[in-house]
Amino acid sequence: MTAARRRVLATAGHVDHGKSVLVQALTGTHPDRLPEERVRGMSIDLGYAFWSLPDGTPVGIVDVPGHRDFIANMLAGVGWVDAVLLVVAVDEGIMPQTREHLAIVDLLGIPRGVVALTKIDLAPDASWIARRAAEVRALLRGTSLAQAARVPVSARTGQGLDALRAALARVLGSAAPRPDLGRPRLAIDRAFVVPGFGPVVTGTLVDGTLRVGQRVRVLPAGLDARVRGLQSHGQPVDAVAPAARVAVNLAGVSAADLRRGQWLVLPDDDVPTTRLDAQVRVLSDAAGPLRHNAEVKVHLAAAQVMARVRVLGDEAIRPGQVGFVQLLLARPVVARRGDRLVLRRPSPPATWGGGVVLDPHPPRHRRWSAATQAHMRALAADDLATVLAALLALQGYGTADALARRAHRPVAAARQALEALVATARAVAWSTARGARVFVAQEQIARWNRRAVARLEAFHRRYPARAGMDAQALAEAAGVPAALARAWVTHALADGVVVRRGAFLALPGHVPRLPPGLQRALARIEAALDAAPPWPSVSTLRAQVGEAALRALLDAGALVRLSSQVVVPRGRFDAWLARLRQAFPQEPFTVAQARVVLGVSRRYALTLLEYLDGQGLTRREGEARTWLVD
Ligand SMILES: Nc1nc2c(ncn2[C@@H]2O[C@H](COP(=O)(O)OP(=O)(O)OP(=O)(O)O)[C@@H](O)[C@H]2O)c(=O)[nH]1
Ligand SMILES: [Mg+2]
Repeated sequence: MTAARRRVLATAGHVDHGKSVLVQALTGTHPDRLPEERVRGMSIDLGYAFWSLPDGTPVGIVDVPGHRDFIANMLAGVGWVDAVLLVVAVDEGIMPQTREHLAIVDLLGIPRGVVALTKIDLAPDASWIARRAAEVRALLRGTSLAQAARVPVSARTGQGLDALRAALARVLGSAAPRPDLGRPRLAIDRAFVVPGFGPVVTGTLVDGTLRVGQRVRVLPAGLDARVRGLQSHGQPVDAVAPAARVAVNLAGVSAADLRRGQWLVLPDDDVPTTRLDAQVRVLSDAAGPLRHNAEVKVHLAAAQVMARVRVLGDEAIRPGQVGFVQLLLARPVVARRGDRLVLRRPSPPATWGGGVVLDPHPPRHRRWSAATQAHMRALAADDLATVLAALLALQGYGTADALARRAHRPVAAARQALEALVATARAVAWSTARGARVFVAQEQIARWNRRAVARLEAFHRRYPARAGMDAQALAEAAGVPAALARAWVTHALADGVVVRRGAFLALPGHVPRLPPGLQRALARIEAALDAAPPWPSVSTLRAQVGEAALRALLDAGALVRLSSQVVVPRGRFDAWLARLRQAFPQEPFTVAQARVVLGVSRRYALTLLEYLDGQGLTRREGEARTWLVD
């Protein structure tokens, strides 16, 4: 069964302005669930109802409380909704939580909505309603609801309800489908037990399709579970596509461990974080500037957590201004790039501002460095390639998959943007030994090269007689990950950072200095090997010049050891290699062909080629060998 498209709508507005009654008028369900809400006649927590557009599209409605004491509950419900129904009662008009809810809707980037000018049965005359409509229009200016229709209604008389339904249907119908990134996550806003079924969590599903039977994880608690059943719109379903209100029946976890603010995600998809980079805007009517080191309450989806604000590149962000911050959270949360957050002052409580997560796993930045500013600006850019370049610079290297995950964008789009970076030389792409394509930042390559050069300088100083370092050992010492070692060596050679000295890598200027004793030993060995074959074995040579000299000549790269019993002087080895490359520049060649070209016995030719295979210079396929990159 394909998952049907669904929509989510949230209410907003000042206490007692008629949100819940309007939801009831639209859907037949009064969203207040708690006995205390009935007694007090006000919403305290989130309420839920289902509605359908005329074309049958199911709409989940989240009804929020308007009282200022319950703003945290309101915030837990309005994340990721497709549209908002802002309710303003015409008898009272614009009130403090009208403004605050509107500011939150705007900070959360909820892109569309409808304004219900309600309780019109209480208005003395039509001009009163028109005046309220004008006030609201002025209030909405410059917000994400600036274009919202304002519909006069009365839940009491039913007047205007059809117009309200039509306006909501228009707005919800025009909402673009939510991206399915294959990474479903549900911001849990309620957890309870259904007798006979067990734990159930509800929330708004985003970023991917959730299916019955799927293995899932509850974060940040780190609990593994399985989706036993799914409901949306009050009906059991096999799968739900984003965005949708969903109830998930879980197996494998205890209800006591489940609560609002947790996330339901796929196993190994998210890592909780206590540090976030964000771009935030301080509300122009905020009580004061958001200062460096301020303690704030961060609302992220249904979660809330205390945090300390590090203002990057400034002492404070003043009311009406936008700035970059790093938030140090008191407890881990789950966040993905692009997630919206709201910052509130803990006491006296007030909404300070909010913004968007730019990087959920940043390093600690230096507050005043120009590099930090440039990095944050790049992270905040609209252009995906610029964002990926900034993330790649932090990470050093990564696959398209990993970088797409960090940027929280589709892999295909990320790959395309990364290839564009490669095409414009802002990144390079290497292949791992297993053939995976890895994107590498130029800065990272420079860092590896610098470390390799420093390491080789020290090595040459310490062992002047030796040719250089083993390639693997050098790559490791430079900090190159094993999977990229070979690619790095290839590029370091191509860029002239290092040169090959036989089996070793050396700095370009390095000439091994053989002490006189070793020079004499080498001359003897060369003479022995210059004579007609059969050439003396390693054992014979060892007997002639001694173990220590033989060892030192091998280390110096003056001799190349092809096998346990065969060594050749460097000069001859290099000449053989050059001759083979010249004779077979592209095409595969056999042992028989190689021995003809080199004029050596079959045994020698075979020993040489097996050595080349071992060094990764050639690869054997059947009887033939082909050159690998060098
Ligand atoms: N006269 C009149 N009264 C209304 C209308 N709509 C709601 N009311 C009354 O206004 C009061 C508050 O309505 P609710 O729907 O609970 O208000 P709310 O916005 O949900 O309030 P909170 O959830 O506490 O923020 C109730 O007594 C309703 O009966 C209307 O259109 N006309
Ligand atoms: Mg209510």
